[in-house]
Amino acid sequence: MEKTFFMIKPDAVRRGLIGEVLSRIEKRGFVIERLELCQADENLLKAHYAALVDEPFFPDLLAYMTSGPLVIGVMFGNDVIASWRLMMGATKPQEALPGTIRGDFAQAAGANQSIENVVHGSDSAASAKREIGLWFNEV
Ligand code: DAT
Ligand code: MG
Repeated sequence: MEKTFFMIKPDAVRRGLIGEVLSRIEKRGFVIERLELCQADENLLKAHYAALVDEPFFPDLLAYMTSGPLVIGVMFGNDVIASWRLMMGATKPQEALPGTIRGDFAQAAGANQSIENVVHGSDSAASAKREIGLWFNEV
């Protein structure tokens, strides 16, 4: 069955939203296979966000993602990659629909800041495989 990699980002952990996010995953019927609270380091984030390292907001993204503990996990289910992206909502919280996690729990970032948008999910099967390997040292 299809698998995806997800994160509950530091803003969400700080705000006590771990249970809320996990609850939505469980109620949707996806099965959590790996789950861990960790502190991300800079090298891992540079590998994870390799496509974004040259973006002007990357230093702010690094600061955000290392600002506290985050939850990493792997879940599986039918069409979980695309379904979880829909549950997350649009990258920019101001564009995320109500009912999505970002649309319900995040706001637009201020100027010069990374977008703080609560959750991550792999965007393709190739990304899922790469990200699971990166964060959980497995293939
Ligand atoms: P997503 O997390 O929806 O897959 P992405 O992969 O394009 O979005 O970007 C990864 C993260 O980087 C995103 O969740 C928040 C941050 N980010 C993306 N675009 C940004 C921008 N224009 N300004 C600030 N932060 C941004
Ligand atoms: Mg992405």
